[in-house]
Amino acid sequence: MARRHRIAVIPGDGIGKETVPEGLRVLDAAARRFGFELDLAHYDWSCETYAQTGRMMPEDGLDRLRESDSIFLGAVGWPGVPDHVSLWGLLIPIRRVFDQYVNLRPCRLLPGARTPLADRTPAEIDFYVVRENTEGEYSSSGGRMFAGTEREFVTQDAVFTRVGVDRVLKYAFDLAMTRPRKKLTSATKSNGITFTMPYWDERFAEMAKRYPEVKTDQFHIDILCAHFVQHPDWFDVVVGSNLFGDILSDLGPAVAGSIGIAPSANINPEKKHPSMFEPVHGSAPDIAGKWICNPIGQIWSGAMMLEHLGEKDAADAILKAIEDLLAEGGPRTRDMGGNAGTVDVGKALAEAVAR
Ligand code: GGG
Repeated sequence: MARRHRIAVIPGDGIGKETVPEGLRVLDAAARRFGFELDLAHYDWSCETYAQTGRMMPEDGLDRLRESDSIFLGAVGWPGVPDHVSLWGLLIPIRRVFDQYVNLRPCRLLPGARTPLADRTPAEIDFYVVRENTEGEYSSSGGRMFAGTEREFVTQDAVFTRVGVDRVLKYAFDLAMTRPRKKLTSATKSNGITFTMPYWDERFAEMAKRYPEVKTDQFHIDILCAHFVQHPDWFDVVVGSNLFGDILSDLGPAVAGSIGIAPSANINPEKKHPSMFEPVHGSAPDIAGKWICNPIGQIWSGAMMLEHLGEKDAADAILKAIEDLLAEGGPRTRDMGGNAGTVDVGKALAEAVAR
């Protein structure tokens, strides 16, 4: 009997509708070559759904997703629907309800990719950002009072629990242990943010005692951003809160050539719930509908999904196809200095994986 994996597919908005089909094309090629089956359940939930029904997904949406082994998502957000409404109507509930508390975002300069840092080589930009994914600054605690009056005020609490902080730090230390350099950097801001960030630092120091082999350092987020640009070679694994991790994992791929290639995995490490795989980029309304967006972030996210599902050989084959395509001057989209379309890149990668 062939191995079967149940995948919930949500293209979402904008370029998600263009990148997801290319992701599926490559996943299909991998499944044929490596002898497993993907049972796909398609969900067209998006900002259009919101416009029609007042909800980003149906009431039983999360129950439907619960039936899957993994979720393959494109992008969320479209002009006309406030960004916080679309995000909190789809992406955030999935991350929270399925306890996907790690957002793992590899950042690598691939051979053949153009980096704005012209003097950098691929060996010098190769790190992971581990982003806390269920709490922190992305909290639903807060409110607005005296709306529309001169006394109007708004608060938003950042929520850092011991369980939440410790478990993502442990994941990051464990990941650092698997890397040759065994180095972990913590993103903080404990000079200006006086309760949550010192607490993060305290838990980081406590966790470090359990990992004497891991070399650690920490930087305030502002100078850390500068170091990402000026010294990307310093980094191996970087761990940060929900907001800091989000910012760093856009900056990292930009330094490595294009946010269009950046993948991410929203992981429930205990595998009690489905994990979700999505490119780092958003729905990009400015280029949506033109079929010029880069599908590599989506396709690489598919490789991360296969690895999570135990299909390591297939995942490696997809990553190798991406590396070869860029190194050998294969079709590339505008963001990477080429003029190929989204489908050209997807087809080239699917053919390479099928070989
Ligand atoms: N690829 C998923 C997507 O649309 N991301 C856009 C975004 O703004 N995400 C916010 C987040 O990851 O917290």
